[in-house]
Amino acid sequence: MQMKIPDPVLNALSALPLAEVHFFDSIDSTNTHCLNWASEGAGDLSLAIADHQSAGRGRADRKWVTNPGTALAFSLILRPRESDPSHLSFFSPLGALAIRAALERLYDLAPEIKWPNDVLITRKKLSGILVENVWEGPILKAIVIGIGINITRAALPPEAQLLFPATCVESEVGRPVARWELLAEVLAQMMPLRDRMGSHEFFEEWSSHLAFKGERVCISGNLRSDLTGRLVGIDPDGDLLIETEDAGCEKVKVGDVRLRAV
Ligand code: BT5
Repeated sequence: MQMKIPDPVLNALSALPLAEVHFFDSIDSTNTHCLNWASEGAGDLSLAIADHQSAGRGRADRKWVTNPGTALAFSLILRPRESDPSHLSFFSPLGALAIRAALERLYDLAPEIKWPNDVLITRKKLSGILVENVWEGPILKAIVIGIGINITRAALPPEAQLLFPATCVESEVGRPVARWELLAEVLAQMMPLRDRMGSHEFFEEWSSHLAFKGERVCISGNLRSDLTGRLVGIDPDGDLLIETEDAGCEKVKVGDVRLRAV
């Protein structure tokens, strides 16, 4: 249910140029809410936050668990700029780089970005990003960046439900953290990064924090068969480059792909 924005949230967000904020004690999914809200005319930088999601979504209909009082779950609506339709694959890294920078600045952590959409610390998933778009025919009307960040241990789903090991900010920092301060920092980091999206600098920052670089990985998903090889990096389109023993360097496009170390 939507409720009055709690004071600590309002205070944390007060310096940000947000259009409007919706706060829910519980909702199915902040991304679903923002897709509808964007279709109804929400402005650039409208934000939905939930304390609990009953049907949080990952990619390809996977579930994202958000237990009450344990995590950050929020979605930001961006209205497209001219170059955005050709940059759609950069919105996930935009979110990931903002989370990475915020965790480094506030807690001195060293997160890595697992292509295409996860933030890892010590090789465990701390945060996931789901980017969805609103189209009117061929015209891109809005981009929704949905972010989930585990704050306390109680945020973590049971291990049996995990495709990849998970962690939370408090386990990595070793003390309680103020989650609304982290929310505000992630959003603050995202604003200037958005202006640099697609630039050489943006690409370098993404590339230099890419997890598993130089290591052997296996990619599975929307390919005919699994692809195993050395992760070389990303190309200027954001595609992943994998060097295989027999076929040389292969490109993997963003889609429903899963990456794991071998
Ligand atoms: C993601 O998908 O990682 C994207 C998650 C995006 C969540 C945010 S929360 C706010 C907004 N509203 C939404 O409804 N969604 C966005 P994917 O790469 O497909 O990973 C999903 C997988 O992560 C699941 O199948 C689980 O294995 C695992 N998982 C689920 N909940 C998790 C959690 N809290 N922490 C770590 N792993 C989790």
